[in-house]
Amino acid sequence: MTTKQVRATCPHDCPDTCALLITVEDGVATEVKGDPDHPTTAGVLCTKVARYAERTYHPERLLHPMRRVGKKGEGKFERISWDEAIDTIAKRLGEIAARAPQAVLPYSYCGTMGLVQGESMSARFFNQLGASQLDRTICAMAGATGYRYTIGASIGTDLEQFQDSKLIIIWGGNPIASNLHFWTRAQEAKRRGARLIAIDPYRSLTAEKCHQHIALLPGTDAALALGMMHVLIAEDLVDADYIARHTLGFDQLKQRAAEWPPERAAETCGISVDEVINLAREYGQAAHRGEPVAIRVNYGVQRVRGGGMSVRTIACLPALVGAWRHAAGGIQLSTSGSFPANRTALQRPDLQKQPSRTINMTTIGDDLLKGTSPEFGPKIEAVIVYNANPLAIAPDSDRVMRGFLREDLFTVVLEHFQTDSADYADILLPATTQLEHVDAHLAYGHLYMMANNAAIAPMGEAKPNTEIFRLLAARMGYDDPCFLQSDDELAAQAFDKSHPRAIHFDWEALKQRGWQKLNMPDAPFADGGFATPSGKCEFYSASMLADGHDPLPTYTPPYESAASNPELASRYPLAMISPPARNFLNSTFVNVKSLRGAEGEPHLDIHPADGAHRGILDGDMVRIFNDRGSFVAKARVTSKARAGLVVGLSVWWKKLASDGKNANEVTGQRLTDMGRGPTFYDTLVQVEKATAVQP
Ligand SMILES: Nc1nc2c(c(=O)[nH]1)N[C@H]1C(S)=C(S)[C@@H](COP(=O)(O)OP(=O)(O)OC[C@H]3O[C@@H](n4cnc5c(=O)[nH]c(N)nc54)[C@H](O)[C@@H]3O)O[C@H]1N2
Ligand SMILES: Nc1nc2c(c(=O)[nH]1)N[C@H]1C(S)=C(S)[C@@H](COP(=O)(O)OP(=O)(O)OC[C@H]3O[C@@H](n4cnc5c(=O)[nH]c(N)nc54)[C@H](O)[C@@H]3O)O[C@H]1N2
Ligand code: SF4
Ligand SMILES: [Mo]
Repeated sequence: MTTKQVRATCPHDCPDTCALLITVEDGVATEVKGDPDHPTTAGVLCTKVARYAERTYHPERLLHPMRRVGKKGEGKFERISWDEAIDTIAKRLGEIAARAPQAVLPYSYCGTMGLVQGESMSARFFNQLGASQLDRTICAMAGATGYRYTIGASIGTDLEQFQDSKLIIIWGGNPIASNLHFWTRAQEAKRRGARLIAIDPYRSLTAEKCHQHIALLPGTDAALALGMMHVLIAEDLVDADYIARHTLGFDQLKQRAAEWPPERAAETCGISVDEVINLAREYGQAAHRGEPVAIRVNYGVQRVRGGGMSVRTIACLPALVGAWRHAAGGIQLSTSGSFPANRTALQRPDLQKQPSRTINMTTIGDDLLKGTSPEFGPKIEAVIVYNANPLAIAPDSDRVMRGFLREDLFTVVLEHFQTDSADYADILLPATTQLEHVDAHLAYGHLYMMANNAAIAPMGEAKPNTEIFRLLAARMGYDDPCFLQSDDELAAQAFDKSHPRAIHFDWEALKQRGWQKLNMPDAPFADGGFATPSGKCEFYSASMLADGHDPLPTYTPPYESAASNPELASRYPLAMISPPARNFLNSTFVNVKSLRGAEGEPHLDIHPADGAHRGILDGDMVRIFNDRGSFVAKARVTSKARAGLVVGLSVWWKKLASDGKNANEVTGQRLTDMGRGPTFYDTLVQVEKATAVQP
């Protein structure tokens, strides 16, 4: 028997981007474990990826190209050869591209976060074809935009510093489920005497384990941050020296904060005045004592109408109290902006003959249903889906489904499994998993460049995304030499070596070692140097004004809430959020039996008062509905959901739910204030006992 250990990287859309060690015995991956030497992974994986071999060798892996034989959405296919598959796709795309190249749309997200299997060869292909560009907004754009206005880039506190913080505010995140290796650091900080405070409408696994949990109404975070600013300024808990040297617009901010006494903030957020005052005092007083105070703000905050402004407002707090002076102080939203990824080399935008329109992935439902018009341009005639599962994850699912049902739409799906989206494919192609291909990764929760070596041969006839686009490019007659580059050659271009943070990037060395930290100072803004136009932390942002926003922090109410839309709330009185379930990764892993078993079935957490009012008992099947649609789930009557809020942990495969639906039946396509992002958690619903379930 031959045994080897291969260095790899977790490909999933998770901030932790763990370093993996794969044990391979006679060509079979027998164990997937965390690299004990990698400082942030420290030998620990989440339960999902510890099961990566189970997913890779799953009996339902797609192993051959297939062609649809049933009706759209029915999921009936027959096996075809690669030659026939590539021929069929190239012919159809070629015919469309000759008339209206923008009628072709890629639809992809972070099924893999790899720089190579993500947007490299695929982007080159679509650029050469002249396809519509996809605005990849489905996750992080609102927050990233708000953060950028304030701090300048997605750069923040280093994960490896948090254990030295004395106060950590976990704001709109559930790291036990979704950012495990941050939680490890937070717990170490707790052991060293730090206080942990969670700000979350739901008593999540994490909120339950913090010293304090502030359960505000969804979408009201900016009001809480403004209330904190009011107290910090009124009680002189600010860092005047840091403000004078490294911030812009304090006087205007002071006026704005004066409009937000704690009473107003408390009322807006649905919490007590003391909660506002004490939070501000704890934060400001600790900073005043010279202790590192840190905020881990996460994406829970930004999936509402005012999500961009919320993140922007929260991101002002560290500069206000001088928290950036310490390596263990400040704020982290994402570290992705620290990486000089060389997207120009990987994606070759220069291959585009002319600028193309952009389609927002968040509104795929509406966009697939649009005809040709001067404003929209040509009707979408072909969608190539890879690294994504739009039928399950995009909002307003009924419209997404109707779009993909269009008889005249040509849909190609590259997948590991027959997902909800794969059911709508005309041609379904088997893709390799992370164990079967090469990749290079950045991270959004730490500062290491990462390498993934292929551990095993491709399963069946599966091919890497890159290879599929290489074959398509060749069949379409694209002869730029860039279409011949291997995955290794692509990976070697992943980071820009001329950038000071990555001058030591060397793909051959990275492959051997697995990971390499960026050149970054421990405390990124201790001496200012923000990436904003002014080089300061911008309390006042002229860029925001130019882009049509309030240049100062402000509160933007949700589209759908009792306070902002009483008429809608009279029909649909409950706010619904659908954050990630611990054992799934978005919709990935839902089909892995052991993990689905751990989640059980789709649940809806509802407060005892709201349950009693509706005659709903724990364990009842309930129907959750609004004007957009409905789905069923099993009620868990629990005070984890604050009164007025229901929580459906997500994202379930629709076809694995009893009614063939999931939470996105009721979410809407309206966009966030910034970044054109989705408003998944800005959703009013009504809940009733389900009578009979029609599958
Ligand atoms: N296990 C697991 N891990 C994941 C994922 C997964 O699906 N499963 N998904 C990955 C991806 S793609 C992402 S983007 C990240 C997401 O990472 P996070 O944004 O940290 O997502 P969650 O961990 O669910 O934390 C969101 C929390 O925000 C709360 N919340 C909802 N609305 C509001 C609000 O208006 N204000 C505040 N303050 N809180 C609110 C929710 O109740 C939830 O507890 O996680 C990644 N990691
Ligand atoms: N209701 C609700 N909806 C949500 C969210 C929510 O909190 N609530 N969260 C949103 C967020 S934050 C995000 S990021 C999106 C995520 O949405 P998606 O990015 O669509 O994520 P997944 O649903 O996990 O689908 C990824 C798919 O990519 C496939 N895949 C993985 N690796 C490869 C590969 O190498 N090649 C190919 N061809 N395929 C691969 C996987 O098998 C999987 O089916 O969902 C969003 N939707
Ligand atoms: S999903 Fe996240 S925590 Fe789990 S192994 Fe991957 S990177 Fe690590
Ligand atoms: Mo995400």
